Amino acid sequence: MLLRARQFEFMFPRPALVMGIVNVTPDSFSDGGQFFDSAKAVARALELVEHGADILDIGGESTRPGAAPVSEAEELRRVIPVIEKLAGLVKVPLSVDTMKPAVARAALAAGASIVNDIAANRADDAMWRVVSGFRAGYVVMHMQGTPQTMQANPTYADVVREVGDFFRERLRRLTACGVAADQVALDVGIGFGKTLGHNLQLLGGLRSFTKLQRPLLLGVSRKSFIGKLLGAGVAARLPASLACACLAVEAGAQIVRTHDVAETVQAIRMTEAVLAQKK
Ligand code: 9MG
Repeated sequence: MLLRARQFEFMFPRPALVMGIVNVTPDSFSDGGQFFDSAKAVARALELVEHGADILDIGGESTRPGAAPVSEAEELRRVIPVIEKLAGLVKVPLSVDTMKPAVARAALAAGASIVNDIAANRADDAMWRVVSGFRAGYVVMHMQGTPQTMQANPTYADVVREVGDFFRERLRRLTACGVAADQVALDVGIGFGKTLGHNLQLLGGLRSFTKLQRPLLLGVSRKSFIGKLLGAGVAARLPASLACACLAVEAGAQIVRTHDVAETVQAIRMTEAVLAQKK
């Protein structure tokens, strides 16, 4: 299975890729806006590469439940200088975490290779035309609702089946817009319009999505469902985040999105070493 993202190609099976999170937001839920300043964001990104990040995911709009939307101009002001700078400094692919086609276009023009689209549940195809034009990689993430509404009353008859149906339908629409299947990775969107029960069902059912023959990306890092289950505050959620990452790799996930790159790389390499011995 191949994932293409402009000049980058990843052939699976291979060791899982770790995607390091670079938040360029003043209200980031887990770094408290520490990396809002673009020089600090670049420094943080370089540190994540040193820690073993295979991809950097750069975002300028908080996606936590209830977060206020930011304007296109503000998002561009936050992320483009960081991407421009990193494009000249690192060899790993840069992903832009955005819901806005104009931000995706500017980020790709500035040197990004992947669009991480948490709003792949969109109705219009403007984002997909941009991805197609640049032959970029594209993360289709499932979300019920929007970051403002998604946690109000998430409802599914069968969350695993419905997310699978969503992926199949998106793959058809993306192909119709000129985005080839091998540009696409799939993400169940843990925490995006899901109760604790839905998140656990999706984690438990992750293996079922491997039949779609696309790389699976998982983001669980420090998320609130961990706090709901275990009562852990944001700063104390690393062990549970690592447990989910390892289980996801065992279930066939190929990309793990995380704030804690060094720890995640170590946990995943250990998991893979044991899996390699399975008869
Ligand atoms: C931006 N963002 C926050 N959480 C995420 C997740 O779980 N997956 C992806 N693809 N992006 C996310």
